[in-house]
Amino acid sequence: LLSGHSGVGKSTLLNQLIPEAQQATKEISKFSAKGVHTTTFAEMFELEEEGYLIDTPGIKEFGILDIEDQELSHYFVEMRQYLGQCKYNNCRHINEPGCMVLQKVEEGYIHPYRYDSYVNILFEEESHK
Ligand SMILES: Nc1nc2c(ncn2[C@@H]2O[C@H](COP(=O)(O)OP(=O)(O)OP(=O)(O)O)[C@@H](O)[C@H]2O)c(=O)[nH]1
Ligand SMILES: [Mg+2]
Ligand SMILES: [Zn+2]
Repeated sequence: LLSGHSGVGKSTLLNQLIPEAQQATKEISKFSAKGVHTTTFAEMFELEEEGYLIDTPGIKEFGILDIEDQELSHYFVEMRQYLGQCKYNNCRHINEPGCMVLQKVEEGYIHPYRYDSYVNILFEEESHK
């Protein structure tokens, strides 16, 4: 089963192995430098010798996981210990007053790269809704 981000070349690889498959492939977007979601459904093809290959639609970052906004921070182990300590119990740790996560980023207990990843994933998730 071929799985991975859109545009990495899953269908191209499959076409090399099974030319009859003739799966559509498309160049990645010049604008976003990401794939454009060419394959839209999973499809299985038979290999000449033995076995099968399944081409699947590319995942868009965390697109295959269904993570609620409130859940996301729990996947960042270094944030966990501060999660109950924000002023608001539904804090998203973006710009809320009294946010303990933001405070710990400022104090250097949470790495800014990790915090950036958190923010990116949060907004990436939201753009799907
Ligand atoms: N340079 C280079 N380009 C590749 C390679 N494999 C695929 N490509 C190109 O990358 C682009 C995307 O390939 P696809 O096969 O459509 O990608 P995909 O993973 O099937 O994408 P989705 O169907 O959107 O999930 C096409 O323009 C391909 O020609 C490779 O090994 N090297
Ligand atoms: Mg494809
Ligand atoms: Zn917070």
